[in-house]
This record gives sequence, structure tokens and C-alpha cells, in this order.
Amino acid sequence: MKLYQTYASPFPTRVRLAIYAKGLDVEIIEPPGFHASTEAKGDYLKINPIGRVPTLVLDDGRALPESEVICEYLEDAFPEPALRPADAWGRARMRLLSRICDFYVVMAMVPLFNLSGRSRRHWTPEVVEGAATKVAEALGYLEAYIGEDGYAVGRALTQADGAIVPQLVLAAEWIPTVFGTPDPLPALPKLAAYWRAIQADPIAARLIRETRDAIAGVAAQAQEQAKAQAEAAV
Ligand SMILES: N[C@@H](CCC(=O)N[C@@H](CS)C(=O)NCC(=O)O)C(=O)O
Repeated sequence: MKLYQTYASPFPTRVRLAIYAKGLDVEIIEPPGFHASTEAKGDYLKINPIGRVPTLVLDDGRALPESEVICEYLEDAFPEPALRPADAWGRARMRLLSRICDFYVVMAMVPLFNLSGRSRRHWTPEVVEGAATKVAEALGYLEAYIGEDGYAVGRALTQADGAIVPQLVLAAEWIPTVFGTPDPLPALPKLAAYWRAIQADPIAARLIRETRDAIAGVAAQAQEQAKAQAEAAV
């Protein structure tokens, strides 16, 4: 199988969690045209007409977009080790936490993703503080449902950890560092305890490391571009 993805995007992270945990043989491919890249997406749109990452391509060429759908497929096709809790309520909580990430946390971060690609004179305090407040509110929804045994749900990795971990790298590290906004975690004790505990899990730690490294790479690339643009404008 092949996984088209980027390490800086939070969505493919949950798919990599499944790949690492299940020990699957998957070639990782970074398609052109994402993040600070100025390349066109080119043939990638033939693989995934939605034009987003991730996409899983099976050995027979069938292609599947959408991270949650891919994780469910991998779970059904490769059930061991299970990354869904065994009980119905646990599964519902896993899906709820993932959905909060996709619908509320990511959406709250979008204005800051957009700002990060623009020059600092567009970073008005009202926009930055307004977005950071919305991110903290969305993290509060995770706080309401996050598990208290070291994992998002229960006592083992589930798909929900793959959804939450990259969001916390962005919300608790990247946003405060880049925009100078307060760390949201001290006001969210359950989520803060989860964040400390999950870093002890080797697969989660690998995902966190990959996300941090990729975000630093995208930031460096964006800085280079901004510098080149400023020099060209002189
Ligand atoms: N609902 C999709 C969302 C995927 C998504 O939005 N990925 C972003 C990267 S964070 C993307 O590919 N955006 C288009 C782009 O960067 O051009 C999923 O869960 O896979």
C-alpha cells in the first residue's frame, strides 16, 4: 500500500498511528503542492480529486481519501491490534473526540494557519487573540471528554489519540510560540495530564516528534519564501 500524506498535516497523523501500531508495510509519499510549497498538485488530483491529504492507495490501485475513513478501513482490514475500544460507549467516545478535533479544534485554528503564511503586519492582535480564544474553547470540548488513564479513551492507544496528538502540538506549542498567545493547557487540567502522559507512549511520541519536525521545516520554508519576496520587492 501507499500513503500520500505530509507530516505537517494533522489529518494523516491518525493514519500513521494505525500503520505504526499495526506494523503495516506502507510506502509513505509526500505529494507536491502542500503547505509552503509553490508547486502544483499535478497528478495527485487524479489520485484524490478532493486534493487533500491523506490518501491511501491499495496494492491493486484503489484509492481512498479522508483520514477517518482510511482508519476505519485499516481497522476492518487489519483488526490487530485493535485501535477501537471493545465496547460501544468507548467507541462512541473515541469517535466523539476525533470529531471534536475535526469540526471544532481544526476549524478554530484555520485563521492562524492563514495568518502564518502572511506577513506580520497582518497579525492584528484582535484577530490573533480572537482565534486563540476560539482554539482554547475548542480544546475545552476535548477537556470534557478526554480519558484520565493516560490515553484518550481507556488504557491503550485508539484512533482518537491519533486525532488529538497533532492538534495539541499545534495548539499548545506552535500557536503560543509563533503568535505569543498563552499556553491553553494550564486552564485544562485533564487535557494537560493527558498531554504529559501520552508522550510516554512510544508510538504517540514518534507522531509528536514527526509533527514537531515537519512544522519546523514548513516554518523555515515559509521564512525563506518571505525573505525572497521581501528582497525581490526592494
Ligand atoms: N477531512 C479531511 C481533511 C484533510 C485536509 O484538510 N488536509 C489538508 C492538510 S491539513 C489539506 O490537504 N489541505 C489542502 C491543501 O493544503 O492544499 C481528512 O480527514 O482527511
